[in-house]
Amino acid sequence: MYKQFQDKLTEIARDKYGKSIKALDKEELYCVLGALVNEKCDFHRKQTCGKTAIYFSIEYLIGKLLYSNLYNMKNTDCVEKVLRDNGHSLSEFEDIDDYAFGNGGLGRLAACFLDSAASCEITLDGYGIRYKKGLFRQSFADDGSQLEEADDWQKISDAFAIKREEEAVNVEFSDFTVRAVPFDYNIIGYSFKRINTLRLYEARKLTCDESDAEKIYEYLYPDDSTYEGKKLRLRQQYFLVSASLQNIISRYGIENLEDKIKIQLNDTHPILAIPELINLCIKSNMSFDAALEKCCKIFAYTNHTVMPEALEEWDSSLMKEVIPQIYGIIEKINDMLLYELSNNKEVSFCDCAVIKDGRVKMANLACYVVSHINGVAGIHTDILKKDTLSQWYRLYPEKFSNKTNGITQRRWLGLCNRVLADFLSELCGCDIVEELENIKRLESFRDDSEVLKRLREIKYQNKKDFCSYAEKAYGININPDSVFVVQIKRIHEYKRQLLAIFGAVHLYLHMKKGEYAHLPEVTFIFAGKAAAGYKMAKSIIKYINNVATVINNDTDTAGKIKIYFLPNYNVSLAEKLIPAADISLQISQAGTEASGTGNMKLMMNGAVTLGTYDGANIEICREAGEENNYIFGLRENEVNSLKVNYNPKKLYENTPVIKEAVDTLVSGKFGERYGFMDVYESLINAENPDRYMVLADLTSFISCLIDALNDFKNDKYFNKKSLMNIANSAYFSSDRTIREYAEDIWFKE
Ligand code: 26V
Repeated sequence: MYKQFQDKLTEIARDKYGKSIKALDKEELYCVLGALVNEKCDFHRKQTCGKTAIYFSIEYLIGKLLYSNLYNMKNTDCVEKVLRDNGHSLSEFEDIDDYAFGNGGLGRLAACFLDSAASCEITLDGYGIRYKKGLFRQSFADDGSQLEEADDWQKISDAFAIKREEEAVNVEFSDFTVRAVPFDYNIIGYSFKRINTLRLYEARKLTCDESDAEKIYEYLYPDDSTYEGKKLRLRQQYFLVSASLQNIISRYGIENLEDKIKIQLNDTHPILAIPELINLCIKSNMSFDAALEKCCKIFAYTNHTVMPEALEEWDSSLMKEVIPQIYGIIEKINDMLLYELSNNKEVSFCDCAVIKDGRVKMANLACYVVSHINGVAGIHTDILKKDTLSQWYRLYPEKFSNKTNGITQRRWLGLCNRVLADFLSELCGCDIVEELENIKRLESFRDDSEVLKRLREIKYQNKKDFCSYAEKAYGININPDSVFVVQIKRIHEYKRQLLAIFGAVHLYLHMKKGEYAHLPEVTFIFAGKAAAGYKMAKSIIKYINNVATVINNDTDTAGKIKIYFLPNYNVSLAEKLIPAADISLQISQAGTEASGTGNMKLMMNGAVTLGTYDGANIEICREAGEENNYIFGLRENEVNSLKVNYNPKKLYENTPVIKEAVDTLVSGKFGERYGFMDVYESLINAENPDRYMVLADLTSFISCLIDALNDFKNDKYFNKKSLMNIANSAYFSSDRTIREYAEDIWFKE
């Protein structure tokens, strides 16, 4: 094996650059490795038999491909050895930017699905956009506020993309036509089980005067607070689906297409695929009715959120202006729906209308047409059925199913926490990454002191590794002996980072007075980006940073509590931090987090969940035992009944613990006096104050946090919980999820 790699790399280095491996610079070596990987893929590629499943997604949050590709090829050690013997190392590539074509969970899920399908020998090709600038790079100003910088990921050439100029197609808008140029990425299944393809498109102008054309792929989610931004976003969506469908039709033919492919629509963003496929069918002389019938068989839709602001709607006038032919088709679909519902007493057309009050409702368009609709965790699917999409559930109950999310254990255990994976393999008597279902065997060691001790040592080493990384990367000194309480995810009010920081503020204020002396030292670690235009989320970041500055510099509480907000959370940072976490904060308001997937990654790496009964936390408790996690706060039904008369101001006035924490927003204790008036007002005096009930859950959060910290002192007791979480994490493999999609939706006869 060694010789084979040595020879192959030498050959590619010579052909590409006329150099020896030793003489290559970093970028050249990266490209040589990419070429090697792609060549191996050509060798291992297999034909598809039967139907092909296709994933349409506006986001793919991939992270680094070099390490995961070598990992899946099972060649990491061998390649590392060849590189070392030639004066290089794989770690040289640590600082190459992630592929960050996504915002958060939805994009990362798409990446996990691709990995799982290939590893489970399921044909699943992905289509998306190759953004010139991915998700922005985050840093903090001196005053703690978020700064955004464009992500210039192509500073170093892309070693893995294969440009397919010859398969470029045109995408037509009312005012101009653009050329969609595809770039293919090999998706390598574990041990080369299967090679699938992710195809990402770039936009090219056709003539010199179409300067707008290339803007289409310039940024992921251009700021859509302006009219021009919205228009660009609509153009992106149409660009993706039109280019992809043209390619699919040229590959499979339009005749009987429904027998050859199934397309999964990842949230509302690619739903324009429905009218576009009708458009393309009509162009090949099919009737509208036949085309619509085809769509009903080809498409399935996954919903990823119940937040009303995230259920996409477009102004009819905008759509008419940008893609008039598509708008015309949507009008026709809407007419058919109206006709179909005219005699229906169960549901009213009003609730289902695709076009209403001058707006096009994308979720309604999907629900009418697709064959399958799914949510991403049990509670989420239940909420879709009873609230968000209840009218559609009444109409088409048979379309609905749940597909609880998952994560790939290859990246999120094998690659990021090798020592743990090896230890688990040893205990369970198999390659645990390959046969994750056997991880359940770990349970039989729940009272084995030696095993518990070894687990603690592995966690401790991971914490020390993280501390050295943090020192190098940020110049901070984290104490590995403290309890790591982590909240890592997008910053959003519903995820309630504010609740976490209020908990920390409470501990600090009381520790300063000499209380909580019995608790172990605690380090709160936050990471996550706020949308550039989301003011409240940005204020919350600034507040956390301001709190951190005061606490971290207070000698009274040194050795008791520290807070760090790590900048620029991305896949690579997650891979370093997750193996080091002790306590995973998953504290969204019950009923708001569709699923969460970070919760699963943390669980698989032995963190215990401190969370609300929301999203997949519920299923984590079902699998690992509620007694092995820390659940607090209002349940979903309680949230709903409290909503009616919720009075946070009264809570604030009558509960000293709440008042004490909330007042620090304006007291000047952390930053300027009245510095966080906007946050304060949103909790106390807004029209709909404390929308996510931070104050209602604060006291129970604090007492749950104290319980967990207390338990941490009892090594054996806490490690057993950690073990039980690891042992029951197999359900959260995206291999399981993808098999469910395959069986129930994609390849069902
Ligand atoms: C987007 C927006 C944008 C406008 C402001 C409000 C808002 C709220 C939520 C979203 C999320 C968009 C969809 C999404 O990323 N959903 C996430 O999907 C994950 C994978 O299924 C799931 O684990 C997360 O719970 C869910 O938030």
